[in-house]
Amino acid sequence: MKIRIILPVAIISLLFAISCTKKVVEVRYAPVLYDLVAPDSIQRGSTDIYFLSVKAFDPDGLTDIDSVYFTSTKPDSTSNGSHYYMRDDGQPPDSVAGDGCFSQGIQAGNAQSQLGDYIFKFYAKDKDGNESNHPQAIITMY
Ligand SMILES: [Ca+2]
Repeated sequence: MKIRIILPVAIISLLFAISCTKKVVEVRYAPVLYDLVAPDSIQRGSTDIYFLSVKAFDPDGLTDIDSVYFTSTKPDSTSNGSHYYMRDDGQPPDSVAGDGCFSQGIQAGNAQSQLGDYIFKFYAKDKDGNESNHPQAIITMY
């Protein structure tokens, strides 16, 4: 008789233990980049500053976005691998802080820079390291 009671109690406690040890997995979603704005071409040796901007969205809120940056690849397909960070702090060239529109300025290289198409590829990462889509712009140096 005693065992009949103990067994269901044991099963219930076991189930309870299992449900209590279940890990709570917090799902966070990757950011999305859109509305990329970049010049079509830049003049080699020019001292003008050209502006790049991209909008970022994150389902977990803009505060979950850790960084937005781009890399560039030269016409000969080489890249220095540098990450050029974009800003959303209202400091030039960014016009409004915290609006999700990230900006950065670039300058044409010196007179020895390669002519041709440069590929600028954009990235965003959230605080969990989730990576966005990678829109890209082709900017021709002439
Ligand atoms: Ca902004």
